[in-house]
Amino acid sequence: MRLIALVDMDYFFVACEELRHPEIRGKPAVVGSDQKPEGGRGVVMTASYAARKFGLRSGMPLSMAYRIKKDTAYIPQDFEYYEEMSAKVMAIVKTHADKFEQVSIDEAFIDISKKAKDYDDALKLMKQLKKEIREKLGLPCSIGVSVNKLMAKMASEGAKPDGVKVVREDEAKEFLSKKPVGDLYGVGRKTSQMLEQFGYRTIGDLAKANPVVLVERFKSYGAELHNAANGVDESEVQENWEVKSISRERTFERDTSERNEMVEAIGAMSKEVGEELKNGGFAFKVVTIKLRYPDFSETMRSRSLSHRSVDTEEIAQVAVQLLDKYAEREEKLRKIGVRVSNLAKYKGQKRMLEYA
Ligand code: DCP
Ligand code: CA
Ligand code: CA
Repeated sequence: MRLIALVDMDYFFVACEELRHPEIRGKPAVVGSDQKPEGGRGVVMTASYAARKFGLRSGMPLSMAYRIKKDTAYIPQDFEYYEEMSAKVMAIVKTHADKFEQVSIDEAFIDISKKAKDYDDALKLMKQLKKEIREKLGLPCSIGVSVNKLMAKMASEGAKPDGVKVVREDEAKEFLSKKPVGDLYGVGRKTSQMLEQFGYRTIGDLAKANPVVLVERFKSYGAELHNAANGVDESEVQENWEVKSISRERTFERDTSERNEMVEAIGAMSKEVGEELKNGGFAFKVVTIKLRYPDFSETMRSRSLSHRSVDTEEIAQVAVQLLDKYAEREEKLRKIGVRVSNLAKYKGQKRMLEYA
């Protein structure tokens, strides 16, 4: 039998900020993508649980959050700091895993089939892991344990905040059945609206549906949905987690046609991308810029280097060349982005060479 856990940090960005601003602990606080909550164009990246009580949520415009609850600590994002904390969390999580797969900045699946004898043992071990993260870093997390990745994720949602929840294989269908379809892992807002239009309101409705009908309605995704609704997921914890690209985007304070401002934004973003690239031990081959215009239309332009590069200076150089070649002169931009892709790990290779 497989035993899989999902570790997800609670209100991660704000929890990180609480560490260095103890005065906001337990109070309404949000981390925003922008300095100014009022009038600005930023969004809420995450909200503390105290702020969520007032309806403040990830993705909400900061200006709206500010209208709802002015008396909130509004903190501009510091992505580098969160990545630093994330790396510390993941280093601890890894030591408790047979197999480890990070899936986002604050979330990782671990396979603990060998480390844990059974569900009770898994519960004990995951409580220890949780305690270790709390004691060493001062951060809260929630952990779900079950028979596969899908169910571990669903269990972790049930564990929030600050808990560990085990869902045994024979409890899986029951655990899912009453939840709305939108709560099913991987089902976004659009899919959930479509599902509801077809009359599938709960995950249980979907589990009982005729799979043939689901495939007619949703193509190959229908089969996946049916499996997921029944708690079935064969996918393995993917140990060699591969980042396929690293990117950053900036929305300008005011739409701009100033080349200087664009170049400056490219420089800052390229630096961040370069850092992340180095931390991950990656070399890159393709540099892409994304230009978003005031009417929200977008263009992306890429250049492929002749070799994989670890020279992070090259990111900004190529990005600026692309800008000069493709940006329409005088045309204003709302937003600009830089991405590197076609990545390969070079750290592992280097280590192998060193051992040889
Ligand atoms: N995040 C973001 N934009 C979003 C959602 C999330 O920038 N629309 C960032 C901020 C979050 C982090 O990613 O802190 C992790 O996202 P989660 O969805 O796991 O949410 P939280 O960790 O904030 O809260 P929870 O306790 O519900 O997991
Ligand atoms: Ca989280
Ligand atoms: Ca998460």
